[in-house]
Amino acid sequence: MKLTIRDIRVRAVAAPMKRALTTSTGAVTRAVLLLIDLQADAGLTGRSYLFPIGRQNVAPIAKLVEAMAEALRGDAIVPFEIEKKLRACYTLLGVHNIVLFAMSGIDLAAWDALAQAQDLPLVRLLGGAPRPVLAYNSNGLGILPLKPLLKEAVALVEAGFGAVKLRLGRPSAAEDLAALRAVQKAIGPAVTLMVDFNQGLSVAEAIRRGRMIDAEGGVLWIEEPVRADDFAGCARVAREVATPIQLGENFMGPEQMAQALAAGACDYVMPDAQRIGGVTGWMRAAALAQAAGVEMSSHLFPEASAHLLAVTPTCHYLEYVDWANPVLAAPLELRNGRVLIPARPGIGFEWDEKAVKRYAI
Ligand code: SMN
Ligand code: MG
Repeated sequence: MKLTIRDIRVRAVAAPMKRALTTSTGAVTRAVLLLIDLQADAGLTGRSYLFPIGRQNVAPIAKLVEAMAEALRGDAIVPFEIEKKLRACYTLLGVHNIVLFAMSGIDLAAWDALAQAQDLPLVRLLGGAPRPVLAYNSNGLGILPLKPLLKEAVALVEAGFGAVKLRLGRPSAAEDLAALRAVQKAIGPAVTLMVDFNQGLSVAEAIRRGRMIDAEGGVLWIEEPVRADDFAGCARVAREVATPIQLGENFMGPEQMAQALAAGACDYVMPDAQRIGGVTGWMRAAALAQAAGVEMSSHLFPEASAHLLAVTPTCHYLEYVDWANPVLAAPLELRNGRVLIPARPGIGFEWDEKAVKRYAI
């Protein structure tokens, strides 16, 4: 069946979050999402959402999606060709940051439409099969005082997860150490712990705090210790610190992930569907990770990432957040700390239109 793009519509919502997320470099207190509906033939709609991180970024990203929609109206839904066309349109401006976000959102919605047209879950269209995907609970555990932090840690594990992620990067190393020790004690040795500095440290301070974490032991990875695009600096950290270094949520396309791997900047990778180039970019990134022998996790977008990780040869952990749940008709189901890929066609989500109205911005 030849499917074409009739139109691409965007709407923004700001939904409440059960747990706000404070990182060392910024806070997320509302789930601001840009919902994308790619209207194809025969009443079929491909869906995706983007995460603009703050209301102030909604309008420019929405405008980019709309400008791209203008260029794509009437085109066939062939993600490879859509990407080629959009790259050609934006080469001189730069296929980076929000240009790439808009392209990724369109790519995800296009793949969703294709899978629906075949009546297959996305994972099947990609050559895999639905299976439970190992996840960590990433809702919360921000830069909080110890008391509420420990309460959150216990609640996140009680939700059935075997892994959680603690944000670090407090003003002093001693405060980070106190938070790390307290959380490790609260969750116990059977629960896996990751830590995330959200780019907050200098290279020298990252080496110091990294060695401190090595000495404590029991941390699966140290995420984004320094500025995300400082691959040389991060490589110095990775050489000096034994705990594996995790990078990826800020890889702008698989090309940048290739540069990070070539620089030895990290031991693990965790691309973000909105920054890596949607499904198309993810599949290229998965091949890079396999070639490098590096474990690959996901950042945000758990609904699409579950399908993608199930066809990632070096699949590691899915980052589970429930932030889109308020506007989804059927949120992801979980079992024993794993995300279940829905048997529905496509990515498997529909909007709860009443909720979309309620949270519209
Ligand atoms: C994070 C950063 C920005 C927005 C949401 C979450 C965090 C993570 O770095 O890895 O979860
Ligand atoms: Mg992170």
